[in-house]
Amino acid sequence: MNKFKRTTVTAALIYANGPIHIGHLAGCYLPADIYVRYLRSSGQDVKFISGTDEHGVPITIKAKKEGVTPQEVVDKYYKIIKDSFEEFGISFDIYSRTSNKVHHEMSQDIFKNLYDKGQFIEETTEQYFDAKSQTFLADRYIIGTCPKCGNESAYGDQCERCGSTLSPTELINPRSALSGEVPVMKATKNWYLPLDKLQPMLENYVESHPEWKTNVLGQVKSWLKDGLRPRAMTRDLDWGIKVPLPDTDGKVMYVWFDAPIGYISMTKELTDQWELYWKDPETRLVNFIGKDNIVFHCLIFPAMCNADGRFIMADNVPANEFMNLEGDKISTSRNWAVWLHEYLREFEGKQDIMRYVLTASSPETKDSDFTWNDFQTRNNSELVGTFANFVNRAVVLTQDNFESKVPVRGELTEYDIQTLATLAEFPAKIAESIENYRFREALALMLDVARLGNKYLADSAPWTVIKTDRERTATIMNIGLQIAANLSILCEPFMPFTAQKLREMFSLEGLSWNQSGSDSLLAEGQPIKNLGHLFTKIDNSVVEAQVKKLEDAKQANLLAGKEVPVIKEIIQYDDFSKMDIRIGTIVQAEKVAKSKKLLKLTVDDGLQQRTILSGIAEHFSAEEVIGKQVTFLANLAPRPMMGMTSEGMILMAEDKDGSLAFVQPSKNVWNGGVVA
Ligand code: B3M
Ligand code: ZN
Repeated sequence: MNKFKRTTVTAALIYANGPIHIGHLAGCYLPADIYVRYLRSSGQDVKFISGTDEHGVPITIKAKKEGVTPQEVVDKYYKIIKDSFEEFGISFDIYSRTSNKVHHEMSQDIFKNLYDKGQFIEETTEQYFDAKSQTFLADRYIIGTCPKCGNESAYGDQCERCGSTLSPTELINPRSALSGEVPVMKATKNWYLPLDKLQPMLENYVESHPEWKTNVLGQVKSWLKDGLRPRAMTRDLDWGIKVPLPDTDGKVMYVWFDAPIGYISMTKELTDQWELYWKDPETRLVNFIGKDNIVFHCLIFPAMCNADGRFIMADNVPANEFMNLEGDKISTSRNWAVWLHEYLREFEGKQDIMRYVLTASSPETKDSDFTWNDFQTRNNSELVGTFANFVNRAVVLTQDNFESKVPVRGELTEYDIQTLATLAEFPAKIAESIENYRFREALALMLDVARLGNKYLADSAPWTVIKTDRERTATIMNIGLQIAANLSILCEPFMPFTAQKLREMFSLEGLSWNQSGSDSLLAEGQPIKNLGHLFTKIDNSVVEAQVKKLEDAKQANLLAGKEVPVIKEIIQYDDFSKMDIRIGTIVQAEKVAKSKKLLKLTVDDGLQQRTILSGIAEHFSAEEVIGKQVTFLANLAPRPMMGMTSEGMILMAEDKDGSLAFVQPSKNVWNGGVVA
């Protein structure tokens, strides 16, 4: 860290096409925030940059879906996203947007510079064109049959049924999502960044960073091994930043060209000194991202910066893997997510619990899982049982015995000295973990400080000693309080709201990381405020409600996604006329012993009473079906079942949610009435 004078920290520019969930937070914003808060606290020069990515097909697709303009989409979600981050205490120095003028100008400036330096290759290729809408079609806008699984609504880039990655020309019967028309091939010119030529430079770059996380290096090296190919940096779309060249028919930049430039343009918006943060080799650039953005940050953006020649390349790209939710992949379209704006409403003032839990189970090296059960356990045992409990004991004992003033420290015992020495080691250990992007480990160490305090109080038992030795008790409480005061510094990167409360309790403002570990943060006689428990228990009912909410969403989704089954093979009238379908009345019903599914029904068919065994016991009780008129197949060959014989079959209709309904005539008809 020392070879650098300052640090530029960026967190991915998320698409402004929807609200954000805990997966986003755990993926890159929380680790970035912890890192930045730690750097600031230790007095380092750092700028924390992020904002929304407002271009590209993800935005136009959302606009089409909501029936609004792309501008309306990004205006709406920019605000929602920005507010959620702010309320969660993500401490950006600027949270801006790629639709800003500064950003358009800077992207065009970089594009033009690359063009003038001859860094692009121009190539004309045939692309799908929608003649009716008069536009070239982005891959996502071409729909057709998947060559792998036969799904008739696969996209030009991917089949969502079988998960295959596709290219538009592979689709069978392609059609335009805009007009439904069959697209035609039409020639178009685009500007490509020759990544193949830049490969040797990129290989050197990657090799000079053996310290990168293994999940990051793994992906990057596999791309390099496959060999990089030129990549088009322009698109035939009408939403995006215009390509600053004459005669381009309104082409725009590829969204992955302009988006990372957003980091630079937003820094420029933030400060006149922006060039220091992007051009000085003594600046350390760290890009926090999720694993789906690795190649863009580790290969394409560095290639752009290098080809342009003016900007530094990242020193590290600490990408996280994904966080799942209750064992299932988080999904916006399936509403399988914990949305931040909802959490903030339902768990008011409890941001630090979520920050803590997400960090403790952060997907640092592999995918991880968030469960509400874990959320409750960690809160109740770690935050309440360990952290809050320790601070509360220290404060309450001081309040009760020393008039809420830091007691005078007398002579120290061996054990006191040893405890304070252990305390003094923590800041450097936590710092080392954070500097190496091991945030889970750093958090666990921070909690160990509270454990140290708890153990110290338990071992020293001031509540007993006070009865005989007030002076010794004063010393114990002084040390306990010093440990608690240290937490106000050490927990700040992880739990900034709690840190603020601790600072208020101990009237400590403006302490820096470098002061932590000290045994005398608090002066003797200094007043202490009891602001109540820092954390409180979360009841079962609270987490059960959250799990139910997810299950409801899953159910609703299942229904929404349920499709009417396809019609069976065609039959002839003769096939149909062989079936003798009739109306009868259920006159008796009972459950079949040892069968979950079967009801034994006695049906009056006008001629006789016949027995029909029907698999409806999970849907209806015997009592409720007695007296119902039913439609049944009268000439089905008798079938032996459970030691009885079933003489026919009751017709039932299945509803979308799997529930069953009797098929009945619209008025009561005589038993034996024929259905034809
Ligand atoms: N907007 C992808 C995403 O939202 C993309 C990131 C850009 S970072 C420069 O996940
Ligand atoms: Zn498929």
